[in-house]
Amino acid sequence: MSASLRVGMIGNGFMGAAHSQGWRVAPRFFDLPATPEMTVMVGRDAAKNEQLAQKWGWAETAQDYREVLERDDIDIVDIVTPGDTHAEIAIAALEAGKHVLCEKPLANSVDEARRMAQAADAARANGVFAMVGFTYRRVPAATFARDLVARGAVGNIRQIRAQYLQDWLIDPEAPLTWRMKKDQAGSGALGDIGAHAVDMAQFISGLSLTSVSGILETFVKERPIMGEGIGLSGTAGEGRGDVTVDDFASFTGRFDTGALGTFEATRFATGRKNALRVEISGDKGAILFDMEDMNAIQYYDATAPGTELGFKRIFVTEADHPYGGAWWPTGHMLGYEHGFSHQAKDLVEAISAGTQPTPSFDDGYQIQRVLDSVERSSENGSAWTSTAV
Ligand code: SOE
Repeated sequence: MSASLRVGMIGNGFMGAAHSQGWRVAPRFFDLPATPEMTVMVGRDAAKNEQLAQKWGWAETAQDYREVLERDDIDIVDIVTPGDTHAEIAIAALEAGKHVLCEKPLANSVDEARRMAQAADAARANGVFAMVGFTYRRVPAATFARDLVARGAVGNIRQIRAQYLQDWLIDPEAPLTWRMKKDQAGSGALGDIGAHAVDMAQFISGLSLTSVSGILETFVKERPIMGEGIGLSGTAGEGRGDVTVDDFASFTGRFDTGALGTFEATRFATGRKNALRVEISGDKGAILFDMEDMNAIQYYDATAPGTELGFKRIFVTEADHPYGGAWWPTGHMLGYEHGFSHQAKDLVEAISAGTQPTPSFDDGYQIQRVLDSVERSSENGSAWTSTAV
C-alpha cells in the first residue's frame, strides 16, 4: 500500500472544480509513489461548500483555512482562492510544514511574490516544497514543443509571439466579478491570462524575459455589481461598480539571449473563447502550440529540402509523448482537464522523491516581476522597463 499525501484545498470556485478533477483522477491513471487523498475542502459558505465537496469527492469540509494548517493529517495545501489571499495562506502553510500548490498568478504584487519565494526557500531546507499552478505547460503538446526546442529543432530563437485571447467581457453589461477588482485580482487580463502567456513562452523556449515595453487598457470602466455566479460569469446584482483592472495588455519583451517577443492578453478578442497560442521562430525552424488545437503542434523544419518545406502537424498522442501511455491509445485526444491530473502527478512524484517541483515559487516570482514591469512600463509611456528585482 503506497503512502498517502493528504490534501486540503482552500477555495471552491472554477479552479476548485478543476483541481478536484486532477486529484481525483491522477492516481487512477498514473502509478504514483504516493496516493493523494482528498481530505478536506475549505469554503466560507458552509452549505455551498458541503454540497460541492460531496459532488467533487472531498471527505470533509471546513470554513477556516487555519484549521487545516493546524491538522497533523494534512500534507499538501492546495490554494485555489483569488490572488489577494495567496501570500497569507501560502506563507502560513509553508511555515506549518505543509507542501503548497498555489494557483497562478503567484500573487497580486511583486512584494507578496518575493515573500512567498523566500518562505518557499526556507521550507525547502526542511524538505517542504511549493509549486505554482501553471497547468498549460502540462498539456502534452506544450511539453513536447519544449522538448523539441531543447533538442535544437528551431535552432537559435529570434522571435516568440504569445497570445492569450478571450472574449467574455465584450458585453459591457457582463457583471463585475472579483477578476475585475484590483484589490482581489491584482490585475486584469495581464495577470489572469497574460501570466499564462509569459509562462508558456518562457517554458517552451527555455528563455527568460529581462525587459518589457507595454500598454494596458480598460475598455469598459464600470459594470453591474455581481449577483450569484461562479467563475467567469453570473447574474447582475444591485447597482454598479468600477472596473479597476486592465481588460487588455500588450507588450514587447526582450529575452536573456536578445530574442524578442510580442505578447497580447485580452478579454475582448471577439469570438476567441480560450485561445492561447505560442509560436517560436528560430533560424532552423519554427514551432506553434495552439490551445485551440491542443493535441498537436505545428513544426516547420527550415533545413528540409526546398520541395518539402512547410509547417507539418505533429499529433501528440503517442505513448512516447509526454504523459503518454497513461491515458488512451494513439489518436485518442486529451482535454483541458488533463493538465490538472498531470499537475497532481508531477507534484506527488516530486514530493515523494524529495525534489523541487516546477514551476517553483521562484519561477512564479520572476513572472510576477514581468507583470509588474509591464504595469510600470504602461504607466510610463510604454518605456522599456527591466524585469530585474
Ligand atoms: C479566466 O480568464 C480563466 O479562468 C483564467 O483564470 C484561467 O487561469 C485560465 O486557464 C482560463 O481562464
